[in-house]
Amino acid sequence: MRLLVVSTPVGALGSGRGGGVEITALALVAGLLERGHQLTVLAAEGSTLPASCAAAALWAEPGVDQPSWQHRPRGAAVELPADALLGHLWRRALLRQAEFDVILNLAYDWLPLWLTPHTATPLAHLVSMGSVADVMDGLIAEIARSHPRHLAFHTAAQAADFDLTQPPRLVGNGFDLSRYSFQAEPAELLGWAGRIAPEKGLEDAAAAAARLGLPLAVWGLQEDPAYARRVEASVPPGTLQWRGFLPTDQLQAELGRCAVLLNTPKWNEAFGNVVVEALACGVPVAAYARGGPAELVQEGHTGALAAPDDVAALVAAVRRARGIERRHCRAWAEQRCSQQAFAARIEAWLEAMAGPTLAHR
Ligand code: HBI
Repeated sequence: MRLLVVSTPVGALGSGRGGGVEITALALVAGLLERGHQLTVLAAEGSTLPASCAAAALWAEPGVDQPSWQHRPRGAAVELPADALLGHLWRRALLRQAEFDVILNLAYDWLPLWLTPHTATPLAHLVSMGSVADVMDGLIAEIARSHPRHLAFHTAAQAADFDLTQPPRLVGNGFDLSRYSFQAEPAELLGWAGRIAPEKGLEDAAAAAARLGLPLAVWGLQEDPAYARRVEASVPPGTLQWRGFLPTDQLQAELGRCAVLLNTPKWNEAFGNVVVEALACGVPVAAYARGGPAELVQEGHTGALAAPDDVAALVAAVRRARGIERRHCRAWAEQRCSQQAFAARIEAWLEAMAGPTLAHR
C-alpha cells in the first residue's frame, strides 16, 4: 500500500510532547516499511524520524499546536488556534490524497474524524486515548456507526469507553525492541515512568515505595511542576530520584536496572507504553487493574495487578512481582509488542478496510 500517516498536532515527532503516540507512529512506520509498504509521514515542522524510518518520506507543516485534550474539561468545545497546525496538516493531506491508497490518522482530534465520510482516499483512525471529552465521544460514536472499519483501538478497555455498535478492531501497540536491552540482575530500586501529571498517579507509587523502604526512580516530562512538588513532599526525603525525560536509549538502560516498575494510572490509560518498555528490559510490572495496563500485565507471569487506588494492594503486588522470572517479561514483549507483530495487525486492519478499493487501483 501507498500510505499517508498523519501525526498528532501536539508537538513535533521526536520532541516527547506527543506522548505515547510518538512511539506508536515510529513503530508503525518502521514495521510497515519492513513489510514493503510505501510510507509518507505528515507531521509538524521540526519533526525527525529515526534511522528505522529513513525510507519514509517526511512532509512537515508549520502552525500552532492543538491544545491537548487531556487537560481540557470534558464539556470543552473544539478549539482551533489561529494558524492551527491541524488545519495545515489536513489541507496538505486532502490536497495530496490521490497519491495514496490509505490515509492513516493518529491524531485524537475532531477535524480528521469528521472528514472520514468526505475523503476520496479511505481515511482510517488509530484512536490513541480513552474517553476524555464529550464532543470526541460523540463523534467517535458517529463514525463508528457510519464507518466502523475505519476505527481501531489499542485495547479492549480503551474501546469500552466508547459507544460502539460492533466489536472493536484491536491492534495493541508496537515497539522497536532492538532498542531495549534485557537486564537479568536488578538493583534495589523501583521505577515509575510517564508524564508527570495527576492522571498518572505518581503519588501512589511514591507512597508504595516509602512503605517498602525502597527508592523510586521517576522518569518523564514534568508537565505539572506543582503536582511533582506535592508528591515529593508526601514521602520521606530521598524516596524519589527525579531522572527527567530521557531519550529511549538512555531510559531503557536505567529502567532495566529496576526490580519492579510501578504503573498507577488514575485515568483509563489507553495502552500503557511504559509497561511494555519495562517488560522489554526484563522488568516485571506491578500495576493497577485499570485500563490498558490491566490487559498487558499477566498476573504471576510478567507482573502483578492491584485493586485500583489501593496502595496497600500495590505494595503486595510489588512483592509478588519481585518473584517473577525476568526472561518471561522480555519474551512476552517480543511475542506480542514487536513492531513486526504490530505492523502485521495494522496491515490486516487497513487491507480489510480498503481492500475493495485497493484491488482495482
Ligand atoms: N490532544 N488535541 C489532541 N490531539 C492529539 O492527537 C493528542 C492530544 N493529547 C494527547 C495525545 N494526542 C497523545 O499524547 C496520545 O498519545 C495520548
